[in-house]
Formats: sequence, C-alpha cells, structure tokens
Amino acid sequence: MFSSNEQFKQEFIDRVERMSGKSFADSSERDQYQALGNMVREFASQNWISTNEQYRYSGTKQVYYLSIEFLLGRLLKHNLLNLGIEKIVEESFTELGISLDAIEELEADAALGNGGLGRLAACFLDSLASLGLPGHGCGIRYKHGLFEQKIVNGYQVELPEHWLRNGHVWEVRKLDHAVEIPFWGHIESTMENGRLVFHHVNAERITAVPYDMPVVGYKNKTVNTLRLWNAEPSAYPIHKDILKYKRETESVSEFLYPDDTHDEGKILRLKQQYFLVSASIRSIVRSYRKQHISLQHFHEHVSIHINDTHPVLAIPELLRFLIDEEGYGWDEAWEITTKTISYTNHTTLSEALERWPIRIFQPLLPRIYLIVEEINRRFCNELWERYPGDWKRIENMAIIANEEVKMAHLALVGSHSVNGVAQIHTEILKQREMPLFYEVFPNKFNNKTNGITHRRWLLKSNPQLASLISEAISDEWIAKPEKLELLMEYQDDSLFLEQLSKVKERNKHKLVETITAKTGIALDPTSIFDIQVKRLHAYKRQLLNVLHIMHLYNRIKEDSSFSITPRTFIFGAKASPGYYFAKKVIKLINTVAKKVNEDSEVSKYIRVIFLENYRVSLAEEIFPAADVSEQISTASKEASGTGNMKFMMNGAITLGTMDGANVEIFERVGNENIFTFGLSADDVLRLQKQGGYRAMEYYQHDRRIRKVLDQLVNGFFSEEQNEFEAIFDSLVAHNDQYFVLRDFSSYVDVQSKVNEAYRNQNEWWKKSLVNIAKSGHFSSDRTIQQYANEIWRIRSNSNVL
Ligand code: F55
Repeated sequence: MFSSNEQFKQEFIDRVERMSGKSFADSSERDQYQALGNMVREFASQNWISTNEQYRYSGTKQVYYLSIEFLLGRLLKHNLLNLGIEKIVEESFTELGISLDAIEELEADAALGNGGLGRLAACFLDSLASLGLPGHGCGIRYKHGLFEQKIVNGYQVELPEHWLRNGHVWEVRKLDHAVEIPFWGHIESTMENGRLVFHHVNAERITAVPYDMPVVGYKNKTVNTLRLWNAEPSAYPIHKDILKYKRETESVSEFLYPDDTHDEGKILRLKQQYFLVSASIRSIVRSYRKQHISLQHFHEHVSIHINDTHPVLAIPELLRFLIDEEGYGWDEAWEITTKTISYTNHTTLSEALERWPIRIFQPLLPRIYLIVEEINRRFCNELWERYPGDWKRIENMAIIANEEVKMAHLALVGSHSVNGVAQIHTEILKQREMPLFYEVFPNKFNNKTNGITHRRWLLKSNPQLASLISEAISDEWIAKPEKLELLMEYQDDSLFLEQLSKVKERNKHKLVETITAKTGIALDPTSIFDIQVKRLHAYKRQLLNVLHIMHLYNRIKEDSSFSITPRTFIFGAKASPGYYFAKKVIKLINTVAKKVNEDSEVSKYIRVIFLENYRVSLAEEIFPAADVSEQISTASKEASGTGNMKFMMNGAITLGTMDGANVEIFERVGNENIFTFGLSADDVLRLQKQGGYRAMEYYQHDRRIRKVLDQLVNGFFSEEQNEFEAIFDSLVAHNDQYFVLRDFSSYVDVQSKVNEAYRNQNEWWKKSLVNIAKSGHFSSDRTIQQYANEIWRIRSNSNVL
C-alpha cells in the first residue's frame, strides 16, 4: 500500500471512490481525508496486532497510565511521520495536486485535556511507543473536549467543542470488551465459608465501552493502545424512567471539566473518576488473566500509574477487586495494590488538592467508601504506634478528616512511588508541602523532571529547523535527542547561525500570515516575537506581562527619544469559564492590544496580539516562530511547565523566574543564555509565611507602577469605569498574592536586557543555538526512560520484535 508512489496513488484513488461513492474528480477534501486516515490506520493495524500478541505471549510487564486527560491534538501527520510514510504520501499528493497541509486542517484536535497535565500524558504515550516500551493509556472518551474560545469585544466566550462531529478515523469501538460499572445502591454483607462477603445491591449500572486508538512508535513497529471509555446505558437498567437514565448515563462521558486547578466538587466529576478507574482495572485484569498467571504476582507483571490524584480511586478499586471478587485477605491485597500503583503530583497549589465531602462520596460509591475507611483506620493505627499521643499530627495526615476524603493522602499511602515533575517542585513537596509524609515514607518520594516529545515539537512542527540540524550533525538526534548537544560545535560558525536565523524568519513569516488572515492586523516579522502561551491563571502572571506593555506604552508616549527594538507581544490563553479574574485579564490584554495597535506612534515599536482559541495545533505554529519565551510564574508556584521546553527546543530564549523546570533550563544553558528575574522560591515561601509583603508601598513609591495601575481605573481605556477594578484590587486592596508588583521592577530591567541582547544578532543566534543544543535533556524519552527504570521497572520489547 505504501511501497511506491504509484501503488499508493492507485490504492488511494480506489479507496476514495469506494468510501465516498463519488468519482475521484468529484471527491471533496474531506472524502480524501477519510480515505487517507483509513489507509493509515489499516497500515498501522498490522503492527498493532503483532505488538499486542507479543505482549500477551511474552509475559512482559505492562504499564497502564491512567489519566483523566489526554491532550492529543491532531494525529494524521504525527502517524505518517512515525510510520515512516510521510514522504510517500506527501510526494504522491503533490503529484495528484492535493495539499497534505490542507487535508491535515480537516482533522479536529482531540482536545481531551486542559493544559500541561493532559499534554504531558500525550507526550508520554508517544515516548512509550517510540522507545518500544509496553505502556498504554486509559482515559475517557469525552464527547466534548475543551471548549472553543471566541473573543467577542475583548471578552472570552466559550463554545462547545465537537471533535467527533465528522467521526474520528483513529478509534475502534470494542463493544465485546465493554464492562459494567455500579454506582449508588447499598452494601450488604453475608458470612460465606467463615468469610465476610460484600454485595452491592440496588446499584445503578453504567456500561463502559472502550474505543481504542493506536499509539504508533517512531519507525520501530511498536503500536501501543490508548483506550478511551465511553459511558452508555446498560442493557439491563433498573431505572423506571428510562429516558432520564439514558441521559444521566451518557452525561458521564459528555464533557471534559474545563478547569485546570479547582475540582468543583461536582458529583459528576467523581462519577467520571470512578468510571475511568473501575473500567480500566477491570480491563487490565481481564488481559492479565489471559496469561494464566495467579493474581498473587500481579505487581510483577503490571504497573498502574496515576496522573495526579484524579484516578486515585484505582487504589481502593484494585483492593476491592482482589478482596471481594478474588477472595484475598486484606494484607495480601494491600501489598499487591501498593506495589502496583505509583503516583505523580503536578501541583502544590492548595486549592488544587482534591478533597471530596463524605456526603457525596459515600452514597455514590458505598463499597469504595468502606474500603477507604478501612485504609484510613489502619493507617491512623500505624501512625498512633509511631507517634503515640500525637493527635494533631495524625489528624493532619489522616485520609478522612473534617467530613472529607483527602485524595492526595490516599495516593501517598496507597502507592509505592510519589514523584514531583521538576527538581524544585519535588523539593518543595518533600520539605514544605508534605513533610509529615516525607518523614514517614522517605523512600517513596522521587523526582521525574517533565519532558516533551521532540518528534511532535521539533521534527513535525518545525521541519526546516529539523533539516538544518540533521544536515549539520546527522539525524541521529531523532533516536537520541541528547545528541542535539553536538550542535555546540557550531556556536562560532557564523554561516550556521545565519541559517538558523533564516529558519526562524521563515517561521515568523508563516505565523504572521496566519495571524493577519485571522485578525487583519499587519505584523513585522523582523520584530522580536515575545510569546506567552499557556492557560490563564493568576500564578502564571500574564498580568505582569501586560503591565509591562502598558509601561512601555507610557514610556514611548512620555519620551520621544525613547526607542526600543520593535517587539511583537503575543498571547494565547484559555481561562476556566468560572474564573472571573482570569477572564478580566483576557479582556485587559485585548484592551491594551487595541490601544497599542491603533496608536501610530506606539505601534511603530510594539504590537500586541491575543490569539484566539490556543490549542495544540496552533501551538505547533507558534513555538517555531518565537524569539522570547515568557515563563514568569511566581516562583514556587509552577510545578514544572512544559511550554518552556517546547520554546527552548525551537530556539527561543527563556525569560523567566527561577521556578519549575526553568531552573533546570538555567542549569543547562548557563547564565548567558537565559534571562532570569524576580524573587526566588525561597523568598516567596518566606514572605508568604510572614503574611505577604506590602504591595501598597510599591504602588505608592514606584511611579511607573502607580501610573499603570491608575490607568486601570481612571478611564484611560475608555472602557466601563470599573472594568478593571477587580484587577486593581487584587494588586492593591488584596495585597498582591502573586508578587506581581514586587517583581515588576526586576521584570522591566530584564526586558530591557533582552532589547540590548537582540541588537547583537550574532550573539543572539548563538544563545538560540545553545538552547536548542541543550534541549535534548527535555525530551520525554529521557523522562519516560527514568519512569521505566526507576518506578515501573519495565523493559523495551524492541529486541523481540
Ligand atoms: C486539571 C484538572 C484539575 Cl481538577 C486540576 C489540574 C488540572 C491540570 O490541568 N493541571 C496541570 O496542567 N498541571 C500542570 O502539569 C504540568 C505537567 O506536569 C506541569 O508542567 C505544570 O506546571 C502544572 O501546572
């Protein structure tokens, strides 16, 4: 099918005609997309079957990555690339007069995630398959992924997302693997053969139907599986009102919750969590059974990883299965469970730590609640033995306290490994956030600094840079990204640096075309492209960026001799629909953008763009075009960040605080190749302990700050007078919880250093080169290899295939 252009074209034309019922000449781009997608999936399925068989018969240990989010983006080109058939398809399409880029545009992003946590899961799947590791994803097949963002009059408006509207060519429904998940009802116990047996009676059952997607490894014949569960009514409902039951059932996999910090405490969310976990464990055990090995050895053959606490009910669910369905005693079941499960923490923000009120938890999941109670009882007993009389400590560490179930405590107690996602984050977890647990379980804690797949974020999204690199150092870096370091040899090669700058220029031109087509705003591709793209959150401090832009506006207006290197500030960010402050910041960015872009004097130097509907496919155009990467979170608040790594790999220079993985970027590139500013994490944590700092004094004593803040509320923007009052208040009246004003001066200084640095073009491209050269460490291949060796203890099967 893909062995020659001629053969491909023939098969493709036949396929288009067979599937669409039209002649090839009459077929639409969508018909062509469908036909190509089908061909590619079919092609991958040969290796999919053999990978599965190999896993089944060799008995190799498998890992299952449970995540409530997988932010996949588009798969067509990614699959073509990994299957090694991109060239044949591209050439054949050119011969047929079809644009592969145009066809790719027809694929909707699979946006089953909010941001970093969901995208990390997607990068991990790619690395698992590309390293030939037996690792699979388990998630939910949301009918509606993350909302589509429109900007109307400067405000964010959310529209429901419909990625499945035209079907999804990559998924295969597996009805014969469906399982039933019980909710509600109550628990009765009986004595059977001297053993207490639990029965879940009057439960309402939901059918979980898996949809499998192939996860294609990079040119290595491995095809793993992402299994996404769809909620459907059971064939034997007990409900009287069938329509209501159907509606309620389907709602479980209807929407992705659009919040990236808070769990709203909604019952539907807890239902989603148990739905994912219970369906996944049932199917994991089912395939384990095919190997005919006793469940006693389960943890030797299976590793289950939970991505944050959202799937933490995997712990009581596996216990329940072993005890209730397999007849194991508590101690043995507990040992198997804890040895199977490992957990990643993604945040220290207290508002993000999940806690469920018992009044919601207990009625929905009566048997699971009993098990959690027993875990808690035993854990508190152990603590009592170790710290007799220390009630305060035990209360602080309990899994159930104050009428709530604390999910992070359950994860810490019921797993054998707890990892943070960057060195500084892991240290903060151990020393500041969970010191009591660190004291009890020092060996569980470990760090796994995040990574990103260089195949999507460099090879696919920046093909020109990828070729330039390969021409210089061969394409060995694709299999071994740490080889990018060989680029260090080219630091003083002015021809190479020139070529590097040309690639960036072309990528900037391309982004400008996209932006101008969408907004009508003309941009200067020779200006510095200074970009902040990520979810909107107070701790990520998009506000600091905007306040600085307002300050530049003021300087340009006040002083006619003030001149700066032209700069284009680009933002992309979705705010959680209920997050009032974040939405106000979006409005402010758009208001400042209008003011700046419409002012002929100011727009000579700076322009501001807010890109609507930031998402994976748009990100792939943005990172290659960036000069400056804004990573300006309040130190200690960003667990890792992964956008920072994508920018770096594409040759942008980080302008950031010493937070998350920025610290490790700093350590690798050295002081000359990064712009850092602001308070350290230690400073912030110390000041926070003291109750903060005096933000009002910064407002009163720094006239730059006073001017900018006054402009928020004095009608300067000709918006409603109180439009930005909440922002003003957050800084002054509520004492600036995120140290925006405190870091303002330092940020202004570092921004002017960026200006200076860009003037020396040779030095700039050298910095850019060093960043690319040192970015191999941030490939998720490195991260996944560490998880595989140190946590999951799984091995590659590539030598077997
Ligand atoms: C989603 C839902 C809830 Cl209820 C809570 C959090 C999230 C979420 O999306 N979190 C998230 O994206 N966290 C981020 O994880 C990244 C990957 O580890 C980190 O790089 C980033 O620092 C962290 O904020």
